[in-house]
Amino acid sequence: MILEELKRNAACKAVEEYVKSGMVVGLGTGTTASWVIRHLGELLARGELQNIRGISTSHRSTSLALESGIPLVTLTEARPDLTIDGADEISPDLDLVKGRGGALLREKIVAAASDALIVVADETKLFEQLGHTRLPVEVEPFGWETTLEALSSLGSEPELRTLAGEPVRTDGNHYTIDCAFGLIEDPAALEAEIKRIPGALECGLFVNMARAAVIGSREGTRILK
Ligand code: ABF
Repeated sequence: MILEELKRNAACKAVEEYVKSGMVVGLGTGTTASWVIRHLGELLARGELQNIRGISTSHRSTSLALESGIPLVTLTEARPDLTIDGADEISPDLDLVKGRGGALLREKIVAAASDALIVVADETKLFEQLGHTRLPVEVEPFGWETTLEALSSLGSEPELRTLAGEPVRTDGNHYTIDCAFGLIEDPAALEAEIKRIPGALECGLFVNMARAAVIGSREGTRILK
């Protein structure tokens, strides 16, 4: 089974298990979250779900939601009953590393405003301990060099995210610094330390936020709580 099928299975299962007619749904970003958006659109078109409104976490997800026929609202108008989003790493406690997709600040704002966050992923995202991939930190472009130095002094090897030699901008016009910390012993403590750095707007550690993870695996799709 190819990875994309596992992601799709997880996304479809999460929608069918958790989304009910009338809900406001936070729409994540990334390839797995894209399957969530497509499947929501399909169920709406078939009349199996009604009166769903989405709150998007990125321009990419906004375009896909509109193409899929999902009406969108903003956080000014409503709060999500739940958010379904992908992740880069998931620990046994359901702590997460997110942000490789470049939308972590908006993802965290929408997830924090939701009654529940449901994670969708294929089985390659499960780890005994977080820290296998670089931890993304969304930063203010002004003075980013000093923010990078501060991240380095926390014990990481930080790297500004670039494309063709230029800093990559998030939808909010910020930069991202990807930090190699190695394995993370205490995600909550590290998150707090990073957030004390002026210029660090948000980090990709989502601690104690996910209510469940729907995991697509070769043996079938399962729900971790
Ligand atoms: C978003 O997309 C991010 O927080 C995470 O970095 C990424 C996961 O993407 P994919 O589902 O494409 O692996 O959810």
